[in-house]
Amino acid sequence: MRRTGIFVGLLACVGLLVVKAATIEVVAGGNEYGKDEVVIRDDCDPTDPGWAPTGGCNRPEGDVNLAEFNSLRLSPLAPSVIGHPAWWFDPNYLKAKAGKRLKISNEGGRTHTFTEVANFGGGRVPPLNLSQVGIPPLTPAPECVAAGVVDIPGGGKDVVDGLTPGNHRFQCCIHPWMRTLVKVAEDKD
Ligand SMILES: [Cu+2]
Repeated sequence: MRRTGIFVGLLACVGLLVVKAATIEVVAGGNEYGKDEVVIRDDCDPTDPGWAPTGGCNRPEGDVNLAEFNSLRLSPLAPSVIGHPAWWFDPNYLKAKAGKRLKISNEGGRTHTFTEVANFGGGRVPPLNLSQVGIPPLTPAPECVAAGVVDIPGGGKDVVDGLTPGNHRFQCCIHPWMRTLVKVAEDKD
């Protein structure tokens, strides 16, 4: 009986471990299909007048002033633009089925774009294309300096339709470190 008890106890432990591993796998996977929204994020501080000359900040709960934003734009260790990590596309990798509508929602307070580009590159604001002093700035992505780029103001929304199978690169044409890769598969359902 005692051995049986130990065995049962061991089985229970193994079972718990399996359940735990499965749970972790689901959480850590995060690349499943089904999400159809990209949230544009920033955390600008609306009480900082520094944002006013370039459109202001429409995010009541924001906490990042312009000085902090600028202090995190550059890194002496990296020869490419880093940017403030609170300015990002959520998620920055997304799997979608062809033909599905992708909803874009700007939950930040600043104006952003969600622009498809053939290759990631710089944006249309030269100072934001700089990585560090002495290194040439990013070359703007041609799509970002062409006519027709859609600005999405803080709190604004947009949609992307007609995605075809393959990899689609989207970036912000103002803050070029904000990027999402949308991997589109055939919809066989
Ligand atoms: Cu942006």
